[in-house]
Amino acid sequence: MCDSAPVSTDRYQYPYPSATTAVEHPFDGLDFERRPLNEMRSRSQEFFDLMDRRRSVRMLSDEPVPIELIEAAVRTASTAPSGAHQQPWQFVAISDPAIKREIRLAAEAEERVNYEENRMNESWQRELAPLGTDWHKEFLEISPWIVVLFEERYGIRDDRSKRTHYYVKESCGIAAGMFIAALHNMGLATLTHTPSPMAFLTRVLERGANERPFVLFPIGYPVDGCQVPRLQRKELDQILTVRSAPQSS
Ligand code: IYR
Repeated sequence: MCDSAPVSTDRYQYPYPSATTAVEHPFDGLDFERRPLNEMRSRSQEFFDLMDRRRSVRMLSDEPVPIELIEAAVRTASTAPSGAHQQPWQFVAISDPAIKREIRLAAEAEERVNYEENRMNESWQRELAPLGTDWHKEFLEISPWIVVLFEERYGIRDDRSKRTHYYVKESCGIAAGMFIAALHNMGLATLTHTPSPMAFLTRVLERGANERPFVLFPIGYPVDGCQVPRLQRKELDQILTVRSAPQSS
């Protein structure tokens, strides 16, 4: 609710929506909760502390995960903002062992070329060394779920004509981030995995020509004794530039 917020539209010469838009398209009052500053501080800290503990996990156990949790994460991902609100994404959730095996074998075949036949050049492989990755992708078979996020390069209308989609990669990138956050928040682990090239996923998962694999997520619980590389996140001053008005003395 906006009731208690000290807001004003006075400064807007062109309030949104415009009168013409408002007669042609439905709008609703924003559902927004104004919070006291102290509460905003504590929530921001709590959310950071939660997200700062997220790690990419490459040793997932075979412990089952109920589909309802995967559904909840996909629902959350699909709240992401998207170009023209087209939601240009499709999620495919796989627990069928035969399909997981097919994906593992196809991914490993590609990754073997990347690592063993130097499709990834030396400097790329040097950058990856601290992560300790190689072409083996056992987690694709062992984890209870694989979710593949496909980008919808274009939509298909009821009359079969193509509908152009805008900012597809940006939209899917944001949805992927929110999916990862949702999984982490509910206590599941995942890995942002992009077996490269990924075209085999279109074939294996029998997807249409308007879809392209964007990213793949093995999902589950970490194995007992799971290890992750010791990584350091950049400090705020390395990633944030603030441009406030100069202070007068
Ligand atoms: N796709 C490969 C290689 C790889 C590339 C990057 I950039 C990473 O951050 C991690 C791995 C693989 O999955 O092993």
